[in-house]
Amino acid sequence: MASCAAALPSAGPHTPSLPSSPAGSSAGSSASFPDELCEWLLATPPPPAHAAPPHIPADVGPPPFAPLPSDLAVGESGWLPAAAASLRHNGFCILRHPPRAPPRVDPQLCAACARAASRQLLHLLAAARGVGLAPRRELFRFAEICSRAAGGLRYDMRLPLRLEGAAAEPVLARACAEASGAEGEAWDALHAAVDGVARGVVLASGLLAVEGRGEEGVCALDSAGCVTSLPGAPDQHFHPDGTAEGLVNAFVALVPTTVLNGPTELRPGSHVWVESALGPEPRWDERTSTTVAELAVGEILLFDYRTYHRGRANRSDEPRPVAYLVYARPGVSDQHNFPAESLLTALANGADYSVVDSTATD
Ligand SMILES: O=C(O)CCC(=O)C(=O)O
Ligand SMILES: [Fe+2]
Repeated sequence: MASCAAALPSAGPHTPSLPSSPAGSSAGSSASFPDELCEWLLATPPPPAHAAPPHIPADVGPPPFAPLPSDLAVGESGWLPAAAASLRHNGFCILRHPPRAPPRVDPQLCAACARAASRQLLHLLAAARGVGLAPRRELFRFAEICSRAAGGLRYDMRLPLRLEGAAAEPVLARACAEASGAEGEAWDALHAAVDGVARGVVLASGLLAVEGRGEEGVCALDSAGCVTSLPGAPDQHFHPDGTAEGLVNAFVALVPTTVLNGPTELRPGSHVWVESALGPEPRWDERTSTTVAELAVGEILLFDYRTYHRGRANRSDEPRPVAYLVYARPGVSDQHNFPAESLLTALANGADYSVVDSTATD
């Protein structure tokens, strides 16, 4: 006799009703199927075959973007051309401390700048309260400081702190003196150290080249500043810092930047725009993994302004300051991230500025 078990159709909408099995029979065991059931099964036509699934062609789009190695130890053989190639191809590169030599950007200098950034941020948040803002909850943009999202708890400050027109006001005059004294010297030293590592890579990438001025180009410093995320800052949205070609950001970690306090995350290759069915869009597909740039103090992340990136959430109890320098091709400048309107000048013109209060929660 044919094996009933092999012939059993799976239950489904087309399965005819079975004859009732005798009481006490152990359903499910082929050995105990009564003969009538086997005969019924063999006589019953099989359920109609399902229509063949539609043919889904394999992915017909372009192959996924293939990133180049982006993590380079400064001073290792071949690090500079490899870093430049990654900056050009991936839109970013990470410059690690030399493995067998002292860090090129001194961690103690970074610690001094972290303290200066924290003091300056407290001053500026108090100043924002002085003009009637709730800086932890509201979006605001001034020449000295911007919050990029309401409730984002992430602040971008320009360095050095510019206080033109504000120096007549005593509290601001003091802030000015602090910012331009020892703190100013620390920032200058930090910028010189970062520049000593980053400039060669930016030039070798050719990203700032201008026709007729050599392959590497010339780079000027466009601006400098510090982005601090406070504890509780949420993930940012992926964004480019601009769409113009010829601007490169150099981030330097002032504290260890880890998945706990929120590193910068980047989409490799997204600085280049490609044609899609919906029109031009940044090159990106979900098959390419992002790069999460965890950095030791003094390590540098270089990225093209056009590369999509975001700051991750700060889940630690401490602020996470990252200082930056922006390199620009001659004739190119970031004119959009900071407006001309000065917060400190508004204060000097009579707004109410109370003494810095680090416990304020608004
Ligand atoms: O905080 C970060 O890591 C990135 C910040 C950033 O991309 C921005 O504010 O534009
Ligand atoms: Fe950004």
